[in-house]
Amino acid sequence: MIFGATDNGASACYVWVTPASGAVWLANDNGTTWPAAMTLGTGGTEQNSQCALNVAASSGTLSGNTYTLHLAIGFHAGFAGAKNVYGYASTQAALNSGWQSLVIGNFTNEGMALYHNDGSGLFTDVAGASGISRMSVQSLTFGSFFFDYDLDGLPDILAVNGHVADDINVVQPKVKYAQPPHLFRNKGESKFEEVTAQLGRALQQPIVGRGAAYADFDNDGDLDLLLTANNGPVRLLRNDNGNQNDVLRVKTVGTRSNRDGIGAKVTLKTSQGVRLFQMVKTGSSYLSQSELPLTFGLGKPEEGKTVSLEIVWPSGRKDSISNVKANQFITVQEGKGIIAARAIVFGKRTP
Ligand SMILES: [Ca+2]
Ligand SMILES: [Ca+2]
Ligand SMILES: [Ca+2]
Repeated sequence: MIFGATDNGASACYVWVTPASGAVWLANDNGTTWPAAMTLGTGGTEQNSQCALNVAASSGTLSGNTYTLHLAIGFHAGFAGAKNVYGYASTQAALNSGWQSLVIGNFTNEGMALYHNDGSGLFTDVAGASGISRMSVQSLTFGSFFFDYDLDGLPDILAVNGHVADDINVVQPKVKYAQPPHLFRNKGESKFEEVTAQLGRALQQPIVGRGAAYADFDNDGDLDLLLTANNGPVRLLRNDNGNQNDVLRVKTVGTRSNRDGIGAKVTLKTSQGVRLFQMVKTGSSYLSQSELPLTFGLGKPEEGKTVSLEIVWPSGRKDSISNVKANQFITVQEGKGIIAARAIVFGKRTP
């Protein structure tokens, strides 16, 4: 699958990913192909209604002691933009613009990247203005994704960090092999603040972090975390206070579309006219897979709150569902609407 192209000066250079293995290949104009890199993270993004698929990938090539990583952003099967970066992980989600943005983890002494999707075919670099770049400059990030940990309706960012050299401290005394994760809370208007220190000792512990995934494993409505580390135990972090806000969780079941509804675009509308957009997706973060159900944070608790949903399935079919009560886990089947619903019971705030 060709998903992007970059210009290496002399001739066009096409980049694609083999979907099953995630291998990255390159080809030049005369059809010569060669394996280029390992994929360190990919994420699909929906750019506009004409585009079937947009993908961003971080990939790397090793030459001597130099490890060069590349980012390609492709739109449909044509060229839109490409940029060399030094990056280790990528993922995608919405910054509530209705278009999906990109966050990418980078090496130490390089801040994370954050690209805002303008919806016009262009991405704007907002890493500096958002505060993300400055707050992550000492970290070497692998796993990273957007998720709304406090269910206020604004997607937050998790970054899991750890250096690749276990003796890095000898040559760079300020840089450690094991590094604490970052949790960046979205303050709105694409500004973020680091809240890791306020969220308990478990999250602050330095690890040689690699993979990261989210799921509501205890079914109380808020998203919990699974982190993996190099030569260390897996860590399952329960989110104890996230479910103080209203929430709607949505599982999709395709019929004409694929069974899991992967690629389904779900727009939620509140009675106040707030629109939240998410897409059912696979393949975010480094070597990780989060759960498929979508979690929509709905903000302050309110008696009798209802929302409406519009689902555009990969088959092209559109389903609209109105008067959906908050604080439920619903299963939505293509062409049929809600086929199962379970109330979510709020947890008590942990002191
Ligand atoms: Ca949030
Ligand atoms: Ca939970
Ligand atoms: Ca919880």
